[in-house]
Amino acid sequence: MSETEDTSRFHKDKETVDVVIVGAGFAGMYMQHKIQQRGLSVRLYEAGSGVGGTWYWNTYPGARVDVESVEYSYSFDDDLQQEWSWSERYASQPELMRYANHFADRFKLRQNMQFNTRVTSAVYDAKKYRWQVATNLGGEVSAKYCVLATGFLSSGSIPNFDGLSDYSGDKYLTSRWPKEEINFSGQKVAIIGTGSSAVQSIPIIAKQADHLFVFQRTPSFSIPARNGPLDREFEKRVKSDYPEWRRRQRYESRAGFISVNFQPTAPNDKSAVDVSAEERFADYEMRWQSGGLCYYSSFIDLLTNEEANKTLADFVRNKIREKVEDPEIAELLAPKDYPIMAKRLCADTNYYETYNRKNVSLVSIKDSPIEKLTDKGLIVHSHEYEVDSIIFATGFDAVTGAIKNINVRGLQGKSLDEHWEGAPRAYLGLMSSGFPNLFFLDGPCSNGALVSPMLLSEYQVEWVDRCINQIGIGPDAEIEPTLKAENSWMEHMEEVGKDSLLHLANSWYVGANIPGKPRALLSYLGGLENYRRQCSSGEANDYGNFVKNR
Ligand code: N01
Repeated sequence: MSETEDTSRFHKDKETVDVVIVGAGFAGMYMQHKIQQRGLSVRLYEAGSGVGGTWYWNTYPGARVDVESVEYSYSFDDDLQQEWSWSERYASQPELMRYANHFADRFKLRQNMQFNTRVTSAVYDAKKYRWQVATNLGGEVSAKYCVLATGFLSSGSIPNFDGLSDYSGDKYLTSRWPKEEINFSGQKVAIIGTGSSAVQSIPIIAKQADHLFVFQRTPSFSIPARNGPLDREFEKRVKSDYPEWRRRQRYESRAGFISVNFQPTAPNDKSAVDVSAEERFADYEMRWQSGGLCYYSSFIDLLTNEEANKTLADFVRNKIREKVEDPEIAELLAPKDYPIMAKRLCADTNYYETYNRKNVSLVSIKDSPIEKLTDKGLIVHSHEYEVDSIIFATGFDAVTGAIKNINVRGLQGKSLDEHWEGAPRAYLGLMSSGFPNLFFLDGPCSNGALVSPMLLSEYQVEWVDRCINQIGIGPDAEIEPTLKAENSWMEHMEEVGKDSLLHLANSWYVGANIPGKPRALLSYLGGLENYRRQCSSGEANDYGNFVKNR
C-alpha cells in the first residue's frame, strides 16, 4: 500500500479508454471498481498524490467524519464491511485514509489510476461520440463516457482579503493542509471562520498555541459528537445485522444514517409544535446525549416551520450558555440570525468549552469585517492583531466549484457554464442536457450535500453503472437527458425546496458563501427515499427521459 505514488508512466499518453473518471474519492473509486468489474477499460485521474478525495486534502488538526463510522463506509460488499474494524465512533482523517487505501488495494484500483494530475478540459466530439479529456501534464485520453467524481466540497476558498499577500507569517488553508505535522506551540495564531472545519480544529490548536484568536463572522450551531473508542459490543451488533442496518439506512432514513444512541432508529414523523413541551424537550435532550447529527431525524418540520425550528434553536442556544462561562462570549457564540440546520450542523469535541480557556479570544467580525491583512497580522476594529500564523477555515466553492474548474464542453461546443447560466441544472443530479455520456457523482441537483455522501455515491454509482451497461460502448452509443426532463427536474427541485428554511441562511447550500456566486439551492431537498424512487421510476428506468443513440 502506498499513499503517494509515481504514475508518470501514464504522462503524455494519448490513448483510448471506455470510461474516464475524475477524482479518487469514495465515489470515484467505487465507480472505477464497477467499471473494472464489467471488464471495460478505465482511467481515473486524481490531482492529489493518493486516494481519499476530501480526506486526502483535509488533514487539518481534528479532521474526522461526523457520520458514525459503521454507517460512513461502503455497504455493497459484505466481506469488506465485515473484515474492516473502525477504532472510533467517528473515524479520524488518518483512519479514513487507511480505509480508502485498503479499498484501492483490495479492489486493485491503482493500476488504472493516475495521480498528481489535474483534468483541465473535457470536450465532447459529437462526430466520434467520445469525450476528449486533457490534463495539466499534457496527457490526453479519448473516452466513451466521462464521470466527474470531483466532490462537492473540494474547491477550497480563501476570500480575497485586502493585503493577503502582504502577510509574512505562515498561512494555512484547512482544505489544503500540509502533509507534515504542524505544531503551533509558542505561537500566536489567528483562525478565520467558524464552520465545521474550524469547530473541529479550534480545540486542538488552542491546546498548542500560546494564544488563539478566533475571527467569527457567523456562529455555528454545534452538537457534542461524543466521540470515543468504538464500543466492540455495538460493532458486533451492527455486524451481525449489517444487511438490515444498511437497508434501513437506504430506505428508511432521512439522510442516510439511522444510529441514535447506538440503535437503528426511525425518523420522528411528528411536528415539533404539535407535541407537548415535555415530549419535545425529551426528544432534544435524548439526541443531545446521543451526540452528533441525529437532530436531522428529529421532528419532521424542523426545516420547514420557523416556529418548530425555534424550539430546537432555543434548546441548543441554552446548552451553549451552560457551557460557556463568560455570558458575553456565550451570546456571541449562540447563533441568532438564522434557523438551526439551515447551515450544516457541526459536531464537536469540546468546542464551546475551549472558549473558557485563558489563551483563546473570540473576535466578532459580524459588524466590522477584517479590514486588511498586514505584514504582521490582521486589522479589525482598527486594531492590529499580530500573529505568527493565520489559518483560513473559510470553506469551499461548494458543489459546482470543482466542476467549473474543468473546461467542460458538450454538443456544439457549449460549455457547462453557458448551459447552467449561473445556477447548475442536471436531470436527477446525474446528467445535463447537451452533455451526452457525461455523469456527475455527488454533484449539483442531487441530494449530495444533505445526506450521507457515502450512501448517495453508492446509489448513484450503481445507477451510472447500469446506464453504461445498457447503452454500451458501441461506436455511436450515446445518452443524454432531454431538455424537457431536465426542466421538469428543476421545477420539481424548486417545488420540494421552496418552503425550506435553508433559504434563510447565507451558506454554501445556496452558494451564498462565495461573493458573486448566483444564489440558488444547489441540492435536491426531496429526501433520500424520494430521490431513490425518482431515479428508479419506470420512466427513468427505461430512459424515457433520455435521448439515446442519435
Ligand atoms: O466551511 P464553512 P467549512 N470573512 O463554509 C467564514 C463539511 N465538513 O470548511 O458563515 C470572515 O462551513 C464563514 O463565515 P460565514 C461540512 O459539510 C465536514 O468549515 O460565511 N469569515 C464560516 O464561518 C461543512 O458544512 C466535516 O459568515 C469568512 C467559515 O468561514 C462543509 O464541509 C468537517 C469569510 C466557513 O465555514 C464546509 O465546512 C469539515 C470572510 N470573508 C467540513 N468568508 C465533518 O465531517 C468565509 N468566512 C465533520
